[in-house]
Amino acid sequence: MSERDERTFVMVKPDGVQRGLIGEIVSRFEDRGLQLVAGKFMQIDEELAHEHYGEHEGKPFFEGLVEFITSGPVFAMVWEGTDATRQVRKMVGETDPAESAPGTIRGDFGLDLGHNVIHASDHEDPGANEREIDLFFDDEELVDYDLDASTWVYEDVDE
Ligand code: D4T
Repeated sequence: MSERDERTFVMVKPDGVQRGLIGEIVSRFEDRGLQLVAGKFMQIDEELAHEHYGEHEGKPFFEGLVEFITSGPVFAMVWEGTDATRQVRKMVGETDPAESAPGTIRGDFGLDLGHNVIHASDHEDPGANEREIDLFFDDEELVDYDLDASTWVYEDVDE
């Protein structure tokens, strides 16, 4: 990983999986020039759901959120690139798809706050990306490699 790079956690939620959007979503990040570091198709259990959404515990939508995120498989990923966390959040859109601009993932594929298709680490919460990567992936699941396309995505590549 080069000095300038950052890793961020992204997850296609059960609604995105059931609607067949995994490929479309992965393509968007590939097309942007980001590098896939890890990917895992998995079922989230209650314990992991509570850990992942711990900050929302006690809020009125918390139980529904846990029920939804455990209702079917998700596709968890780690993506790497310059300013990756902030750039991915811009591509994801607002929390509420109804407020998300067309061209963003939620703005193109969602209409309902409770089914917002995708999760991505919050760039305004320092350390959220590393915390979430640690929660979902073991170190050996993160693959280190050089992506040839990076020499064309970036003006200067310092591997
Ligand atoms: P996630 O974490 O799922 O990527 O979404 P955001 O980072 O964009 O937004 P969040 O943590 O504030 O919300 C987590 C999750 O809860 C759902 N939600 C949220 C809901 O069902 N009702 C609500 O009122 C809020 C605020 C949607 C996303």
